Amino acid sequence: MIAAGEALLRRASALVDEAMRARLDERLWPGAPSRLMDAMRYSLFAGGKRFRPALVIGGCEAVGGTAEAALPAACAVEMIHTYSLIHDDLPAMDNDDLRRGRPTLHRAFDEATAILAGDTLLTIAFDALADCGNLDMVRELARAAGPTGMAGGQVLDIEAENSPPNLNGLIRLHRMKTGALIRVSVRMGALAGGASPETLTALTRYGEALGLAFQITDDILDVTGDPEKMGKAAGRDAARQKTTYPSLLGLEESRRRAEQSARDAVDALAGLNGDAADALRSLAWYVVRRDA
Ligand code: GRG
Repeated sequence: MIAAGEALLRRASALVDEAMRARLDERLWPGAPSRLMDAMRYSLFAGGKRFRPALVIGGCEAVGGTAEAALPAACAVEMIHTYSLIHDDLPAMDNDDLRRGRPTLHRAFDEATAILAGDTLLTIAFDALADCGNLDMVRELARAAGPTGMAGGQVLDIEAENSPPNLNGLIRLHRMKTGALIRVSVRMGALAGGASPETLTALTRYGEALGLAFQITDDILDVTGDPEKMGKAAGRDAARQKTTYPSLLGLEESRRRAEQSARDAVDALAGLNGDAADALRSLAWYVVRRDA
């Protein structure tokens, strides 16, 4: 059931890796300090799953567009995702030593370089997105990464350490912190592929349900996952006494909700036919069945 989703992830990885390597070629950035470029490459090419680029490319193909048309947006969203992980790992935030199976960027380089590499990835993400020539996509990505999206959600997450949220608060926090970037990935793909308003709405519902499935599964993996496979420590949420889906609902109910969200994502695509839509449906099951 998840084979087509995994195939999409592999194809998106190959495409986006090649495109991001080209975008970080130092000949394009004359005078840029090599240490900064090396730091960005260290985190970008550390073995991420390329889940968000797969959604951009899959979303575009599902509405009849090409992977090529989606590629600048796929690079942009992966750069923003990587910046968020670099900053999230910093001593001022989660203070983590391990990410994607390797020392975090501030451990491998230093804290100032990690902050600046994150800032620069955020900046050049919009340089990449400019190649789509679509201002709606620029605005959507800025909003998904900004105060009403990922950055705002991160603030709510930090505040939650002192005043633990109830379930509705947790859902709101995650909708912003991780859901917004997943949702906008699918939407940007659809926009790059010239989706009709109805199809855009269907894909948006898919992205929203998928974001929830992804986050619940992430919380479950923090309890049950194998650190070797995940490339990061497990049990970090419990050690920090963070409110999570398992801490509020228990593991069984969390698993049930993750599966239900994957089903909601699949159902949202009922009007879409073809291999590309099948790959998106398969990706929804991959999200809840993954072990890393
Ligand atoms: C610093 C502005 C700012 C935001 C940080 C998204 C985020 C906000 C922090 C990440 C912390 C975290 C582990 C969130 C859980 C969900 C998540 C984003 C997991 C990592 O994404 P994957 O599994 O990672 O797609 P890979 O390594 O495969 O790319």
